[in-house]
Amino acid sequence: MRAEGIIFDVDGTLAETEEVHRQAFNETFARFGLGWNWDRTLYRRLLDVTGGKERIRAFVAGDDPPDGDRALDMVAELHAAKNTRYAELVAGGAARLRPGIARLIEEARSSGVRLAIATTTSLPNVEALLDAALGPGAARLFDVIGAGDVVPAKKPAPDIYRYVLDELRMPTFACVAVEDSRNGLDAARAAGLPTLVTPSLYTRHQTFPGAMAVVPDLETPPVSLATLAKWRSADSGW
Ligand code: XBP
Ligand code: MG
Repeated sequence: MRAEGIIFDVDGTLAETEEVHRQAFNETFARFGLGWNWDRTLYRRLLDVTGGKERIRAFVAGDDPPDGDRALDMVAELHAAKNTRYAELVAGGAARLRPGIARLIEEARSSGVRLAIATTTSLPNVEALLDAALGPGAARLFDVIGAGDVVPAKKPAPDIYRYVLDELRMPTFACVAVEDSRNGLDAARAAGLPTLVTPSLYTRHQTFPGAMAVVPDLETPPVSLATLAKWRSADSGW
């Protein structure tokens, strides 16, 4: 059966954005006089916690870095500054769409399949990426964008997917999710969605039990609406 709606994650799925977030975090830490540097190894571990504010709090709680209490007092300010810098970097071309994303979006649009986004990242980050990668105002291509703090519990909780399904007014069985991470997969599955996983730079080491399919990207092999329909009907979980 053809999917009538495709719900995309953003970070790692639409584009390899996490290195841009990491750069923006580190530049912001320096600007605020924190002697912190999140290298790739550390960031891979920190990504287990979704959400930028939540990630800063988890770092302070788990790693006890210098100036932790000062950082906690200004976490909202730090996060806003990080996102401003992230948007500047993305506007400058720091993140391109992953292979096959633009093609699948185009096929869905021309076939009347509805598009939505379910992400942990903040709405301005989503808009900055869509504007830069798909053209100004590209957020309009998506019927629903569920982002950031619109739900209190972030992935792996299913809340953001439930929110998007409610807003779409579509039944779960009519939709598929596209994700890059275990947290995202668990969130989508807990909401009842068949889920395609395209692992990204920071999630390649993870396992994806219960995924409808796992492929390196949407061009390997080329993923079309027909491919999604074939995987959905072969997916024993649904
Ligand atoms: C992505 C995230 C986000 C970004 C930063 O997870 O966890 O937190 O790293 O975004 P997913 P903010 O792809 O599963 O949605 O700093 O705006 O929170
Ligand atoms: Mg992701």
